[in-house]
Amino acid sequence: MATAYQNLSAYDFNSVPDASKMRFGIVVAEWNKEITEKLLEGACNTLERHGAKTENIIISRVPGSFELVYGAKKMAEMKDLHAIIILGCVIRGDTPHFDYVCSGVTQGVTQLNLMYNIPFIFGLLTNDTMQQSIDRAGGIHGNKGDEAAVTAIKMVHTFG
Ligand code: DLZ
Repeated sequence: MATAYQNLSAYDFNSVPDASKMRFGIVVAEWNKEITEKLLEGACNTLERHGAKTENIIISRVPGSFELVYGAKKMAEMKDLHAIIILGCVIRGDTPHFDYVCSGVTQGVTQLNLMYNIPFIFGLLTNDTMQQSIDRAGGIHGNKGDEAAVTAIKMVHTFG
């Protein structure tokens, strides 16, 4: 939804259910930390804006986006959570590495959604340039972390 027509942080506040009884996990990649910490800030602020308690938001950091799937899996096994959000930022370089990391995370998160009985939310930026990531981490196109948090709340409310 990171198009010219859609701001990632724009949503109808009243359409988002109360999250005061929900417990969330967030796994965040340290690679491109200046971006991912902004995604994390956006996600936490949005969850709390809808009532989630700080102590019910469990945060775990992993080195890079490729490790997000394993981190989310361990979190699902170790913690009693209603939803897990993965946050990362992959930026295209000169080699095919970008494609392998993006594909690995996408397929991994899809598998987690099929394996476990809680939703795993895809908060991964996959951009060609750093500027595109800045624009989607609290910049002109909003914050992917906000979008992921709203999605998590709605999924828990609907299927929880
Ligand atoms: C190695 C690598 C590269 C080149 N680029 C990124 C990136 O843009 N974003 C990201 O989150 N991680 C990157 N990584 C690290 C990999 O995700 C992973 O941590 C390493 O390959 C070790 O498994």
